[in-house]
Amino acid sequence: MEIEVFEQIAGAYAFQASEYTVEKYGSGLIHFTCFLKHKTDPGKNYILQQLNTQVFNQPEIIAGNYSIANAYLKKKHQAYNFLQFVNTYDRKNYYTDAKGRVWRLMNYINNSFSYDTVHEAVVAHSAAQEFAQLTYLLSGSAIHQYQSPIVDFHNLSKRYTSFLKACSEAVSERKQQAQKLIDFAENNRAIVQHYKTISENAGIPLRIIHADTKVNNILFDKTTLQALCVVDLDTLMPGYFISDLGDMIRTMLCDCPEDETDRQKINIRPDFFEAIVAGYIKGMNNSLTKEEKKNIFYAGQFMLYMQGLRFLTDYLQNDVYYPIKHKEHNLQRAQCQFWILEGLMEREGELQGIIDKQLVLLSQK
Ligand code: GN1
Ligand code: MG
Repeated sequence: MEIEVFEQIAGAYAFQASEYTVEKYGSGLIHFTCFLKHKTDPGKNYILQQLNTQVFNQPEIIAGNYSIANAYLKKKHQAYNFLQFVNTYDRKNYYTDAKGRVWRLMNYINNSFSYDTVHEAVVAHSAAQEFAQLTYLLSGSAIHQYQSPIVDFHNLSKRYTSFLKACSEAVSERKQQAQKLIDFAENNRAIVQHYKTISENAGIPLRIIHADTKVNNILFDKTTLQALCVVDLDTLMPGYFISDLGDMIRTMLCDCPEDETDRQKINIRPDFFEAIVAGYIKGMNNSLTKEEKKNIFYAGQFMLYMQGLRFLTDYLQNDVYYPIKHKEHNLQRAQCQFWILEGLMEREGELQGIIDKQLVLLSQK
């Protein structure tokens, strides 16, 4: 980051730029995030993030949702550790610099870390419980006051329409490269049809969801290994439980990265599936409806399919959304999501058995 920009930001937040070193932080795809390390006092460390305003073009919606949730939690659940933004000197929760770029500052939680891949089922349980708890605690908050910062973000019907459009407009070389995955997406469009029934099902309520429940969006304590808090609340919005539960299944069912290229390394882990489902049910404190319970397995299918479709669509559109490391990157990411999806569906009987077992345990409580 240019020093003049950093000095402007420091001025807005009333700290001394010269007291900090700046390092790039984390593995998020959309925003630019850095760690501001104070040269002498770890209590003054910060996380600074530049909001991607191509993707989030109304930062005031994020700020508004955040304030509603924060006010509600402060009133009803004082003990809940809700991530705080630092206010600018003139009391705004983000700063717009001279070039119109938007920045947010958060206190760095010392002794914390996040996982990109999970190697112990107990961690998956704890992450799932933590994300579910956010939705559960916000269930009394006035949902109609929240707005979607990205319209139709998890609307699979719309995503499928965009995918078909991208197919018809793609350059022939890319379309050829992607043909196998395009066929896979089309052959599995029952997943899109089922989404339609979910969105029309009165038994599946809109809830306040996090909508980006990758495991690296939870901070853990380095010493106790306990989950500390949920981060990356930009997509907090009304949505269905399948988004949050599904993204956890997507990112924790296997121990491979999101862009794994070796199919042999895609191992479905039923014990992790069980931990995610059990943690989610526990965090929701017995509030899932009968219809939601019937769609627990579908949640994983939904998110794996949608994420694969999003990467594939971006490949067909010449990589306009996700940053890539090489030309085939989005294709590889899409392939990886579809491999995991296939693995999940091959084991549906066994995994549904795990869900049923957890639901029986819940009914005995
Ligand atoms: C993006 O920025 P990041 O990495 O937290 C994306 C998510 C995807 C994810 C895939 C606003 O999240 O929806 O699931 O990449 N966020 C947005 O890794 O598109
Ligand atoms: Mg994110």
